[in-house]
Amino acid sequence: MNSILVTVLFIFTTAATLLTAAEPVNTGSSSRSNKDTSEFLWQHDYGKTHDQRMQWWREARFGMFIHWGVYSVPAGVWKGEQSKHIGEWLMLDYKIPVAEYAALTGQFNPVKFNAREIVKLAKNSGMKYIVITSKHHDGFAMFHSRASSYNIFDATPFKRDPLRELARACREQGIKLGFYYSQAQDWHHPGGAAAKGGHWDPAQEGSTDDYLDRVAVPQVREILSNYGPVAVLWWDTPKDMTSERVKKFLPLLKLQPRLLTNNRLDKDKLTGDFSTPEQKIPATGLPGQDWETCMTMNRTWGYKSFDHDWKSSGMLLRNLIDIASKGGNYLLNVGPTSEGLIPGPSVERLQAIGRWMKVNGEAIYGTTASPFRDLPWGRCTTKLGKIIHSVKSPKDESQSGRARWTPTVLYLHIFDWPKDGGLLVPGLKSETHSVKLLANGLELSTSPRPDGLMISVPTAAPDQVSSTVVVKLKGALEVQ
Ligand code: JFZ
Repeated sequence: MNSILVTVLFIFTTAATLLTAAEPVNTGSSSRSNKDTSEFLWQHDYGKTHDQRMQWWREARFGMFIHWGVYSVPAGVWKGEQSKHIGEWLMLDYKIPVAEYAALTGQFNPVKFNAREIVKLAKNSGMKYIVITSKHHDGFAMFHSRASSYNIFDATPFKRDPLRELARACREQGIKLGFYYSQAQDWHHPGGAAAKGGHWDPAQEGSTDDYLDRVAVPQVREILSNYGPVAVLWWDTPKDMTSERVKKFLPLLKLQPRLLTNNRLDKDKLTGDFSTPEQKIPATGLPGQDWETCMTMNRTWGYKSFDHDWKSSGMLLRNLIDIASKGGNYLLNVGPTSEGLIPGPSVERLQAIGRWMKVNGEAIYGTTASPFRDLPWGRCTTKLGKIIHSVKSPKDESQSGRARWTPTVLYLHIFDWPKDGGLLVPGLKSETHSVKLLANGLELSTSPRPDGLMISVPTAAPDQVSSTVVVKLKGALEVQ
């Protein structure tokens, strides 16, 4: 009986993984869509390569979001009033006339911007990719755009292209680079969309499709052509992004064959490789989807001089573990100042996470979701066993090329260390090959119980935020 159960469970878990990998974001049945919808077109042009393109991203798990722009100059304050909303929405929130807001560019000269330092900070925190705002809703381009002179190179005293400097630093340090682009909302260029009540300045009036054809499409072509390999295109707020308008952008994605895009290009969020929960972690993940939670470290994406409501590094680290244990990615935000510096509290938190990742990174990178519904003491990430077809090694003739399975490994992330030294893994029935503390390799003794596997742990937790126990299984994963 047991062996059948073992095999069934193993096949089930493997099948589940393969299934989840296969299904692109938009699980809408394509039967509903006719050949002319953006969903059908996206599937047709990019669905087939989805899995292969997503490989690095699924293994990466952790990235840096950078919201940076001219809004870092007022830093959330307008005419002495402190905005209660996210800083990058200041122009809309205070209905600042186009010309008045554009005048801020004269004060934007981030001479302390150092792309190499920012990339090093991300890399040392354990992040594998960076996504920076190339243009946000205020219409200001953070790159040298020929399609609009409303950009950091032409319109400010800075006269440099931060995207070019970041692209070089990322290549040098092996970090993948992605660009956020606000394709629909643009509060500067005539015809650009504006949420929440729409335009407030006649200078904003114009044809949306003219704006798309003259500004958005050319700029997306620029960021996908002029900065080397681009790993991710992060669209946002797809206001009025009909299929017709989506089709203006889809062909551009071919400029970067390995490009990943999120699900915010079309108004129905039915295109793209991954979905984007914002400021929240789905309670049970999003099974069958690739998903990435984006989150602020305080209460704003763009820099606000007076927002000191920082989440603790412990909370941010447990979020990363929680998200990985549910099969998702974490895109954690920084909002540089108008000088180009990452705020101190953000640096401290990324360094703290980096110290943990240096010891425990293997329990995050390349892992998949937990097989346990609920663990009272923490979370679990998994590396499912896989077949490795061993070639006949010269020294041991006996091998004869038989396939071998790598052991399934469970990484137990213990937030609440058991004071009595007993850690119960509820329902785990598999035999174990070894059980160790990841931090120092200490072997831990175990005793199978009717309600699961009891692991004896030292009284002191190796880490105050999360301690990792590595459970290598003998056979297949069996959880009752
Ligand atoms: C958008 C932007 O408006 C914001 O400035 C920031 O860039 C953020 C990452 O994305 O904000 C959103 C977008 C979508 C939702 C909420 C906030 N949503 O779908 O709930």
